[in-house]
Amino acid sequence: MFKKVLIANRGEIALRVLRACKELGIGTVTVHSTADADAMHVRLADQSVCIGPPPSQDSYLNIHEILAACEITGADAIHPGYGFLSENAKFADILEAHNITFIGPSADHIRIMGDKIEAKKTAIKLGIPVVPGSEGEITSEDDAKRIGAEIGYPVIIKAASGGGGRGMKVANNESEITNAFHTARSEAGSAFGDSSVYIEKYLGKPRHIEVQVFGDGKGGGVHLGERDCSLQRRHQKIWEEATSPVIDDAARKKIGNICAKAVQGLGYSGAGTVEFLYEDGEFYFIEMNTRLQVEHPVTEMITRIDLVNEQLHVASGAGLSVTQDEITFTGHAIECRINAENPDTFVPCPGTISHFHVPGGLAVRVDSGVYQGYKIPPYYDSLIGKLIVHGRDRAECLMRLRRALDEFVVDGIETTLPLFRDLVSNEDMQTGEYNIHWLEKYLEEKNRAR
Ligand code: MV4
Repeated sequence: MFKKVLIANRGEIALRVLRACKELGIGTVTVHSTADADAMHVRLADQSVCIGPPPSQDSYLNIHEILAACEITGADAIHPGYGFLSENAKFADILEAHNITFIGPSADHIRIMGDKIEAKKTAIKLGIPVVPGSEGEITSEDDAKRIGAEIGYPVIIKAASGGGGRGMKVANNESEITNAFHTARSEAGSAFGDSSVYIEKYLGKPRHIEVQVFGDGKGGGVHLGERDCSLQRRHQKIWEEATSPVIDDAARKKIGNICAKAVQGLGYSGAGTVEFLYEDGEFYFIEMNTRLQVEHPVTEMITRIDLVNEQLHVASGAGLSVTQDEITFTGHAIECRINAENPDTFVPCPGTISHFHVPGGLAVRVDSGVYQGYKIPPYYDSLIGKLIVHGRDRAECLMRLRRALDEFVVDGIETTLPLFRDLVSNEDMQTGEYNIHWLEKYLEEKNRAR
């Protein structure tokens, strides 16, 4: 196992990784910007190194400074958390050249999945069901029209370097292709420096369901079930749950085994997430994320497996600590992302937290990097904590979540807590009948009523 791990991140995820390291007796180093000198990830680590000024480009994304911090502290591995350098293939390459272990998959796997066209081709080869569409890049309007006629309208044109909702254009019929194709290409070119696009059938009312996978890097691999992340606003997840309200044991086993086989076929190492759109009982692959995700705790709650501990095991060469047979799913878990934002407009609201009281009790978990008196800096994303609740079934989980939300106090700034207090009592949320467009419609109606 590693002697010392450097955590190249901040906030709740830096604490999450710190905790897993401490339990394994691994020394911890964090890095921080000048804006984060008072942050919890600095206080709780064995050592912390200031790596630059507030802008992420100059600190949390500054590879040279992070390498220097590794060098002076003698860390033998780096955990990137999520965001920042977590899916940067070049960073993984550089670490390898410096004999520092990147706690994540190989640079090649990161690179493949970062290119959505390559990712989809790879998924097809591995037997994962995909959205019907072009086999690769489309380079002309005629390509798009030919495939549109084949698969039927509406269609969606996506940037190969996109993902997370950027660089996508829908065409409802052939006459809309010209505009969609050229807009998608030029937006992709200016946003990503890569104008390659591909086309697929547009699904109108899907759910976003993702499968957690883990590879040992030696041809072994498992799945840890699915998460339903359909509740989103502008491609930001708000509420995630495991298991999905619409997936039964048989469907879980089927899609899970397809994903586990794929991970084995790839020789994939570490944590990954295979993302699907799910509509009318069918799964359609869209992307694979090659990192630990924000919403990983809901999977931990229903499997009782520490995913960061597994990442450390795999990266150190010790392999996975569990076999597929040992992974079972118990009860239901929901995560609410508490953001420092106005709950109606989602405008970020940095500032000082004057009062902070977190809920507790049976099956209630709060992952947060803030504390009472902490001043949230304006430079980074607005996630200040995650409330994760488990129950024996979804109904019990919702009861407990309502109670936990009532206990949660964050004063001095605006947060998304009031939104969750509304959502937990909403009928569609209680029945689980929502898709990727539900939240935007709900917010529109709520704002119209005000
Ligand atoms: C789609 C789609 C409908 N049909 N692809 C948005 C983010 C990117 N990861 C993929 N996205 C979508 N791809 C086809 N063929 C609808 C979306 C989409 C979406 C997907 C997941 C979660 C929220 C979303 C919100 C709007 C659109």
